[in-house]
This record gives sequence, C-alpha cells and structure tokens, in this order.
Amino acid sequence: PQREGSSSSGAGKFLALFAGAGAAELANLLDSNPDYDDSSYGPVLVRLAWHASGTYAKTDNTGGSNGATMRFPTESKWSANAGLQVARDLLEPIKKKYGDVLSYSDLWSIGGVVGVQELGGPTIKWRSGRIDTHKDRTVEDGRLPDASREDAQYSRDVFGRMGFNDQELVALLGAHALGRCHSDRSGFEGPWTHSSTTFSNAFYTHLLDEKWDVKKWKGPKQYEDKATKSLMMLPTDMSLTRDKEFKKWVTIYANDEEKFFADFAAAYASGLAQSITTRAV
Ligand code: ZEM
Repeated sequence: PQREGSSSSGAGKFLALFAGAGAAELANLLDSNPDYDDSSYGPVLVRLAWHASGTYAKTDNTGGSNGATMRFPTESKWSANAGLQVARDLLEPIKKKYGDVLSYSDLWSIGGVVGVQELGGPTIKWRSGRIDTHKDRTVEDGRLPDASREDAQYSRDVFGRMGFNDQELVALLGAHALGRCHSDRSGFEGPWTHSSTTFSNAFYTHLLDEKWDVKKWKGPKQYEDKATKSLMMLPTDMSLTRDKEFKKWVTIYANDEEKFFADFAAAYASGLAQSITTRAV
C-alpha cells in the first residue's frame, strides 16, 4: 500500500530522485542566504520538522507530522509556530519541482533531517509516506512545549504524551546546540552555543560548565551565561539540570558525544515518523 512508502509509491520515486539532484538542491538551500542569521537555514528547518511532529499524542494517535497541517491558518498562527513561515517558504521551490512525488509533510521532515546532517550531525533514518491533508483541521493549540515552564514534570508530561521517555527527551533537547531564539518570533533572544551552525553536544557541556544567571531585561525570563553573557538557556532547558534523572542524561551526553549522536538520531527519526502509517488522514 502507498502508505508504507514502498518503492512502487510516489514517495519511493522521490527517494530515487532525492538521492541525486533533490538531495543536493535541498542541501544547497541551507546556505543560500549569507545574511540570514548565522548564514544557515539549517536550524530553522530542524525546528520546522520538530514543530510539525511535536503535536503528536501517542494515546490517541492524533497530531504529528502526517498531514502538514501547519500549512493552514489555524496551526500556522499558533504562537509556538511564529517564524516558521521562513522555513516553509524556503522549501517551496523543492515542493514545486518534486511535488508530484513529494508531500509537504515528507518534505518538511526530510528538511529537518538534511538540516541536522548538513550541519555535522548524525545520519538520520528517514522514511517517506506522509500524506497531506487538504482541510484546515488540526489538534488543539497548546501541545507544543511552553519554554517558560521550569518544572521538570511539565516537560516530562509533554514528551511523555509524544511517547518519549526521559532519556529521549534529554537527547532531543540537544538540538538546541543549533540556532537561536529571535525576539520577534518567540520573544526569547540569543543562541545556546558559540557555534550555532554546528551540531554538537555543546548544549549539554554549556548547561553543566557555565554559571547561569537570570537575564536582566524586559523580555520573558531566560538565563544567560555569567562569563560572556552571550549565551542563553530557556527555563525548560534549565530544568534539565535540576531533575536528577534529566541531569544524569545531560552528564552522559556532555561526556560522550558519540552516544548523544546515536541517541539523538534514533529519537528524532522516530519522532518524525510517529504518525505515518498508523492513522488515516
Ligand atoms: Zn526548540 N525552541 N524547543 N527544539 N528549537 C526554539 C528554537 C529551536 C523549545 C522552544 O520553546 C524553543 C526542541 C525542543 C524545545 C530547535 C529544535 C528543537 C526557540 C526559539 C524556542 C522558544 C524560537 C525563535 O525565537 O526563533 C522548547 C520549550 C522545547 C522543549 C521543551 C526540540 C526537541 C528540537 C529538535 C529536535 C531548533 C533547531 C531551534 C533554533 C531555530 C532557529 O531558527 O534558529
């Protein structure tokens, strides 16, 4: 069946195309604008793939990357998704060119995979087979995590709803090695690392090694590093150092980048695929 993304399906044909020209075209988009942020669209593509997927609820199999429901006004206007139009627009030429064999939902998820890989991260197993909805219908707002929540149980509950355990949650948060916060998108400001276009375990090493103060400013509560005041942590990020089980994984990933890469790759791949075959759209 088509839903399996087998080689006889349109998605299978895309995979053949993608291995050649398509992959290069998508990768080339990442550094197509030297004036954008730190000269890479990789981080915002990783965030698009995550937000498309992070609405998933395992218990009733609703939400998730299947459907590309963020194309429509309801979901695109959620405050959590502010700024992601940039990423969707960037991918539009690829959709135009390969649209007969490639759904938006597959494109957004593979954009996240290419973003991680092109910025030096692990190889991510990707599967096709997501089918776009054609109606503006989605799950209720509020499923994506609220960065101002500092209690560990909150993050644990949100990721638990997606089907992720503590270890997977901590591994996924390592993506904050990439990119930055934009005051005109989320209200928060600044990067987590000094190398925001390199996928690494720096998110964890900074969490443990820096001294973090509450930033004095008019914006929402966030943390800054005492030494340079140029790095940031969200309240949700800080909760990883205060919960015993979370901190255990932070320490493991800070000390072992190879293990972080392997665990991130596994959790990200499963998160991007969660809703593929199990639910009719
Ligand atoms: Zn993020 N994330 N995220 N995240 N995220 C931002 C940026 C990026 C949270 C969150 O509120 C925010 C995961 C988990 C969680 C990325 C990837 C992943 C921003 C800044 C916020 C506020 C947005 C802006 O202003 O542009 C919260 C609360 C999370 C869980 C508790 C997971 C999981 C991710 C991927 C696996 C990435 C790459 C960015 C940087 C985007 C950019 O444009 O540079």
